[in-house]
Amino acid sequence: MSPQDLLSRHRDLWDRATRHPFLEGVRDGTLPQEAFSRWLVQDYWFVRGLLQAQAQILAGAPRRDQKVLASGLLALAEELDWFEGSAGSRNLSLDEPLQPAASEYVGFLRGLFREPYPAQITALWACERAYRDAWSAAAPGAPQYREFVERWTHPAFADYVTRLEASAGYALQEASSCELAAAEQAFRRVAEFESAFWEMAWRGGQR
Ligand code: HMH
Repeated sequence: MSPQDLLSRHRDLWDRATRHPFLEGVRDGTLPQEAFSRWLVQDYWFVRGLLQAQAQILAGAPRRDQKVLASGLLALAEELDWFEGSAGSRNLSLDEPLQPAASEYVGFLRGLFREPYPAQITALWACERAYRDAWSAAAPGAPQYREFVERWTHPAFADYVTRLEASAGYALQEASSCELAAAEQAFRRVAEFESAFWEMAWRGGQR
């Protein structure tokens, strides 16, 4: 089982994770400002959680994956600077409570260190690949949202996703059947969390 196999086996789930009216609204400019602001604040806290989870995963990662994971940590810390700047220029307070869709996703990521490594690296890859696919579908994006589309459609980000995919591919090749099952489950959960995140940003946090 390769990362590509996961994408083709779970095509419908992946479409729901990466296609959403939120993204169509980013593309054509009809997205309500309020939904975008909600996404921005929640995604800031999501990235803070992802950075912590990835740091824990790096601590136990095989030697061959140290550089890709460490470079990702630096990029995430820089992304947080950028989120802080974007929120500031939009007069948005980042001091908002986490919505369940975001806190449950972060809780899942922070629990990954207890999973076998193939599941950890598959989840990290799926998480970034989801953003690459989702924002690519919104390209080039309405002018007010273009900077965001560019971030996740940039070749440097695509390259990072490709490197994570190669790492996940190695780990899956070496995995036992039990580890493969854990990796597939982690992939599915990431896809489900991604679609719930768009839904939360689009409709509001209440469930
Ligand atoms: C919800 N998924 C979500 N936010 C992100 N910033 C990424 C993935 C990519 O880092």
